[in-house]
Amino acid sequence: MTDRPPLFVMTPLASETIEQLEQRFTVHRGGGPEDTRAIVAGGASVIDGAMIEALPQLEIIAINGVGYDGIDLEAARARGIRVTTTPDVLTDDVADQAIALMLAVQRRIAANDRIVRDGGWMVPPGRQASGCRIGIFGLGRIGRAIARRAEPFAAELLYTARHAKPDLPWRFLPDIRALAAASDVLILSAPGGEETQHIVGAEVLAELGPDGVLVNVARGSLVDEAALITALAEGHIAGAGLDVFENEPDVPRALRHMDHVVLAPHQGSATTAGRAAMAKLVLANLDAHFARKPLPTPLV
Ligand code: 8YV
Repeated sequence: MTDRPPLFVMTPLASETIEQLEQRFTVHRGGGPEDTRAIVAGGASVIDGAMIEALPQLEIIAINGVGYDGIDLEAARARGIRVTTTPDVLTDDVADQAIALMLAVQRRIAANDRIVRDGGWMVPPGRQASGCRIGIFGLGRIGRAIARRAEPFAAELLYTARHAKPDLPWRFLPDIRALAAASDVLILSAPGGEETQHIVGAEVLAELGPDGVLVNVARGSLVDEAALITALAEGHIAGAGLDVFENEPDVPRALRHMDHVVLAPHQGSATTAGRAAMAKLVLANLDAHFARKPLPTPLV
């Protein structure tokens, strides 16, 4: 028992994953003891400098996801704490979710489902999903996977990223305002953090315009949620498909009452197979670390 290193689990995991962790570690949930040597975090978990300081034995943070905007990487680096993520295995699932939300908003899938369940049949028509201009903000692994899926729907595919990617056939625009102005659908797939905090506010939404749809599978922090609610309520944009929110799991009441909005509880990577692959990678990183072997997917 005592030779099993203390591990703190900060994110919901499948019971099989917890069982596998329990074979290797003394697993704590709800709070890490002072002698915590490993943490399993979620992509949106917050591990700040104070927390790192309070855990002097911490050696590794294994993120069950690709986001690390809540982790103080500088503090981790300074202490020699390793940080790992689960890249690639969730790319397709998150990209699928972006396309699902885009189509669901345009074709009123969720709103119509509610009407039919209530015994209704007469509904307003949806918006054409094919032949629109689709703009993708953030062209990392997930952004590219979204682009490949969106291409058949798009009259034109555009993107904004830190740099133009001349090897790709899509049109680069240097900033998100220009991207929103040129797009009918704006899909967010960039990391969270200071650089992208509230990058979508009233001005970008005004550029997207009354026929424009916003899809967010990235982080809630990218969007000024109050500005989004105003834009949706006043018809400055046509609709939104949201998998992520500013203060999860709180979803503003106003959004919950809008038929032109489709909501999901941060489900981008949540498929049975995808989550199993993520868990496998989390375990592989932890096993490698405690066996003093090279980490499969290190970030730090
Ligand atoms: C997960 C995520 O839902 O990868 C990320 O950054 O936000 C999602 O894939 C999350 O990490 C689950 O804990």
